[in-house]
Amino acid sequence: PEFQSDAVVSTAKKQQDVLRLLFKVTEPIRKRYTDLKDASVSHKPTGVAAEKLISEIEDGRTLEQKHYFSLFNDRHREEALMLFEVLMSSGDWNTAVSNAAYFRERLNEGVFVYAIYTAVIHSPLGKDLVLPPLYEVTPHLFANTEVINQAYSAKMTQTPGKFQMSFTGTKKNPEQRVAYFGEDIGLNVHHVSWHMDYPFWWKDSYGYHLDRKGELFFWAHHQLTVRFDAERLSNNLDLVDELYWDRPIVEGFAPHTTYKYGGEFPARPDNVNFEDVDGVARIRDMVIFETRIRDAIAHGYVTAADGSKIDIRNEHGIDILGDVIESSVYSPNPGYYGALHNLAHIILGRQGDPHGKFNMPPGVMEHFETATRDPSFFRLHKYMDNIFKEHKDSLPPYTKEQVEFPDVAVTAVGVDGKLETFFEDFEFNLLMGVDDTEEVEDVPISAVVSRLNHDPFTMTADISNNNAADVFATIRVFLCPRYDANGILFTVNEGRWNCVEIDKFWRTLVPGSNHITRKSSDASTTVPDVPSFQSLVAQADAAVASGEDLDLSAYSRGCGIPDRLLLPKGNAQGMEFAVIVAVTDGSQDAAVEGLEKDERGGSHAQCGIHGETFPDKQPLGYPLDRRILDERALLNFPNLFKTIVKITHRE
Ligand code: CUO
Repeated sequence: PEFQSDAVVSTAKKQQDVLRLLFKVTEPIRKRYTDLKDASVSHKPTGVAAEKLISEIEDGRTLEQKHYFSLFNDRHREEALMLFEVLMSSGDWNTAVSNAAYFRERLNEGVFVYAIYTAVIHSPLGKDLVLPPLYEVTPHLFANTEVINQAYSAKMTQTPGKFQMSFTGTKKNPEQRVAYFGEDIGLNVHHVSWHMDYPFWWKDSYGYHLDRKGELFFWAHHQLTVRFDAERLSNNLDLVDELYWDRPIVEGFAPHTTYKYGGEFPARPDNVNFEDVDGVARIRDMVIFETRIRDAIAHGYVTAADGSKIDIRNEHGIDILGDVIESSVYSPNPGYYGALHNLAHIILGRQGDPHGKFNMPPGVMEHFETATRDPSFFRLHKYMDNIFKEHKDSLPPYTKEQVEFPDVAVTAVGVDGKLETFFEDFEFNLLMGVDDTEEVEDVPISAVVSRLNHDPFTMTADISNNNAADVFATIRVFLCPRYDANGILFTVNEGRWNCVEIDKFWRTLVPGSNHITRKSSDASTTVPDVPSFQSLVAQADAAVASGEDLDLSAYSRGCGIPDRLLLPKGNAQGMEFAVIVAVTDGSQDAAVEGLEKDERGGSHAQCGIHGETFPDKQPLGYPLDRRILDERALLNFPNLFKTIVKITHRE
């Protein structure tokens, strides 16, 4: 869309507005901010989208306030997208803010928060703004019930408190050993943010095309899966098995999490058999969709809705397959291939009350904020991942020409510093978990969680360029578990599918030798912690008051694995991993200019760059995404290098 110039509104003011709009969304905005009060009371939004939404409100058709919101509920989503469209079509910043204030008073809080987040991400008006950590805006979706209850008591008794949050379950449940990963609040923010960056409902008419969305769906979730497996191996657990429609869901789950409005998230005992979910899907249909997708892979083409055949046995096939499996609006034939993934999330979220007999709210699997807590999330995504693998394995292995980089050789790869992990405490604010008691003063209340982290380190590579001139290089770094849970060495062809993508970046190589260094904090798969809500408010308020610039762009991406989780945990003895570095010809495979100096938000490897072409033309996972029949095929290339490192966990 075309936007009027809004140069008059500073980034600091915009940041302040966004924070005010998102502060305590369950209380009336008119109570607090005079300008927003005026907007919410006397401003009447105009335009097609706004008028439609106003008439829905006036007719009493919109979701009530103080009710849970689910993106997978068609009607809930429809409302959130109406507000998203209002915000996207607000011609300038002040109109957008007034419209938001108006609708905040009249729509469901979950609808509102979702629309604000996605609009700030996707509207050109939101450029360089930082969205506050969702675990502070909607703490109920991140903190467990025990901690939230303690926070309520603290507020009622006006006693400040810090409450230690534990992982769900007990030691009797082996899955608890990896709960620190699935329940990591930063990982959950990455996951929900990825789905906000690449929504399944996205239409290009909103302004632009989401480049390689389907392939990124595969890759971002493949990486979640292999990272989970690396954590499992670090804790003496087998790789996660996939989900089978005709077998019990092996792991149960008790979420210990409560909706702010709508009761507890339902639990599911071990070994439940799948049941059809009334009004959503039958298991039979899921099996049919799966069979049609596997047939498409076997035949090498997908059949579009108009009957035409789309060839998928090529490097772009994965993108189409991702759209088909998710499925997104980009799917060429949702009527035939269904929405295998999205329906599976709903089905798994409803197994506690599949026929709606008990009026239970949806389970954690139905929300991207909470899904990875449930072990069935990783089973589901292993199942999807194996379908994607079936496709990748149908492609021929890369040829010499597709991998080599003439006259460039990696001669050494190393690490400055030790690869050491540890657990640390992290505190986050629970103020907005308890904000609906109007008369009671706020007191400081927070949760303390244990999180995995690692010491900073620097990776080094020595690369010789035997060309007469400079060459531009793409450098890809993977970390691959070496042994399965029984101590058996993975073959190259098994192991390459389990590789964790650590980094991808670009460098100019001068003729002769080049010593490359790259800090762990610069990795393009990860993002740093976003400052707390209160700290963002303090910075924005100070900048507005002083008229100074505010540059928080280092935190403008919510999508990205938390930098703390760059390395898997490893173990106390030191766990061996293979590091594979692939240096390829950036003049051929870089898709965006200027990447050496500016990586545009710093998490492009799994999150892309907002509104732009994906920066790497190679398939995601290249050169390890296709079959490698012989280890020599990998190691005979001078531009590829493998070394062994150990990751040690400090108790
Ligand atoms: Cu991210 Cu299943 O796609 O949760």
